[in-house]
Amino acid sequence: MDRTLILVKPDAFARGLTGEILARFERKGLKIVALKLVQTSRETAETHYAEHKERPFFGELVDFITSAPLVAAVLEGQDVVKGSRQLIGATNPLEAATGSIRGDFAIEVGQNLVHGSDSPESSAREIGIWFPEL
Ligand code: DAT
Ligand code: MG
Repeated sequence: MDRTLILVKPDAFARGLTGEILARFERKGLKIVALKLVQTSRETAETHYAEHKERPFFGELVDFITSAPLVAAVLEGQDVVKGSRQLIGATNPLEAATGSIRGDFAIEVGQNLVHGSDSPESSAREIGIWFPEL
């Protein structure tokens, strides 16, 4: 079965949206196989977002993701990477479809509530960062 790495980012956790967000994945038929509350280190954040390290927003992204606790989860299901990205919606919440998590609850790209791996290769790499025991 396929797996993906989901982060309920600090903005979503602080807003009390964790249950709402996890419920959407569960209702889709995806199974939570690992779940934890994390205060993220800069090292973990920089490794997780390594593909963006040359982008102008990288510093702000790392500051944001390490600013407060987040909830990390591994979801399992058929085509879970694609299915969960669809539920999350486009990176810019203003372009995310209504009915998606970002479309329904977010406005700013820098506070877009949820991370989901973008490919099976990314999901394997990211699960290794957040859940090395799996
Ligand atoms: P996604 O989270 O949809 O996979 P991404 O991998 O392109 O998007 O970017 C990672 C995160 O970086 C994204 O969730 C929010 C932030 N980000 C992306 N583009 C940005 C921009 N133009 N300005 C500020 N933050 C941005
Ligand atoms: Mg991404």
